[in-house]
Amino acid sequence: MGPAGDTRLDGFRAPGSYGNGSSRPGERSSWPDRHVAVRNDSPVRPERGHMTDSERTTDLEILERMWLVRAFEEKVSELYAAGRVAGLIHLGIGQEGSAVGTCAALRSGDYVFGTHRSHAHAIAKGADLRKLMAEIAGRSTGYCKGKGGSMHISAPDVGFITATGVVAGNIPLALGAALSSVTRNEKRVSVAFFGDGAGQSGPFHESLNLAALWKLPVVLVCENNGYVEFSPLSAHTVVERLADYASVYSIPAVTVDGGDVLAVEAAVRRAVDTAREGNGPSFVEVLTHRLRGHYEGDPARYRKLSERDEWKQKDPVARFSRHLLGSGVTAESLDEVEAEARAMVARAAERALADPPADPADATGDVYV
Ligand SMILES: Cc1ncc(C[n+]2csc(CCOP(=O)(O)OP(=O)(O)O)c2C)c(N)n1
Ligand SMILES: [Mg+2]
Repeated sequence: MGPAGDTRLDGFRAPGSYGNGSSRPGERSSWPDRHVAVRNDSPVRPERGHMTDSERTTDLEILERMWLVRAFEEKVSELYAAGRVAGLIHLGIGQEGSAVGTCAALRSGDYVFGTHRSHAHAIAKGADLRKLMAEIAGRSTGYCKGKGGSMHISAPDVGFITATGVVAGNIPLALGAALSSVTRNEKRVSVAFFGDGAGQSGPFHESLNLAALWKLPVVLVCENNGYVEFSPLSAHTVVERLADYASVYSIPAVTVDGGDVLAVEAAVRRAVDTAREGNGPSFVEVLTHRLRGHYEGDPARYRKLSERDEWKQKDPVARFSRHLLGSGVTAESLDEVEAEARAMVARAAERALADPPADPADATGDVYV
């Protein structure tokens, strides 16, 4: 089914025939829920003309969201290079399949907790592009009034509770949200994204232990891009597959190809269903790759060029586009999706940058002691 030449761990499924036998449109029943919640200035526009065929529509929505993430991050990179955005910026270009695939399996009321590399997670969950860009650019109209910046995004209106610069620090927070869902009987699922670097930390293991013990409705999504800052995972641990840790705690785990957005979505959907039904946590390890350095400005000399070229072939946005072309979507439709996404991002950035900067007098505002 997939485009020729792709190597994948878990190929694209034929439309309407996911692994568990249920149909795609039925599986995506949560999307209308998301649409309602994120309608204003959101990446999802149900009023679009081509959104009548639910099969095709949802695929194009996924593609659109991937393009929004890609275009947004490319814009951030451009603004950073031009000196219009300050601070430490970590881009996830190349990792869109993980964020978009995961959030496509969630409901608007579900919770997401991100990392230092979380623009994609916030956009995939439905964050407002202008407020997000304003936050990254230190504007007072940003999600955190411009005081958080790229690493501390919070868009609670769409369930993106927080990102954090503390590696693995978000995992216990996701457990806390999951526990609150249980005590209030709300059936919300909590997702914690984290990288392979988090697997060597205490909070990671403590969280897996507690999530399993208390059967919390949490989905642990490990974005294994093979690097921890400037060194390969092999310099940090002998454990190659982070999913192996889950078995110690009797947590069901799967490893998926992050270049295949539908494979990620299917794996996370199973995990979300398990959590929502009260059957506890799951672990989804997504094999992925960042096409940029660790941070913007990182020359990334620690990586082999051949490695980068290999992963470029697996670029999740290009791969999904090829998949859609192969299943009958026209090249014009694909171009239109990309162009619209880029136009939305350009508009959002223009407005955000015209907004007033964060007010230094408000530096200690919103701080609770
Ligand atoms: C507790 C903690 N220790 C160290 C750091 C420094 N640090 C920032 S990013 C990073 C690497 C994280 O690697 P990984 O979890 O694989 O995520 P990736 O950057 O690959 O997305 C480290 C060690 C930190 N932010 N927090
Ligand atoms: Mg990593």
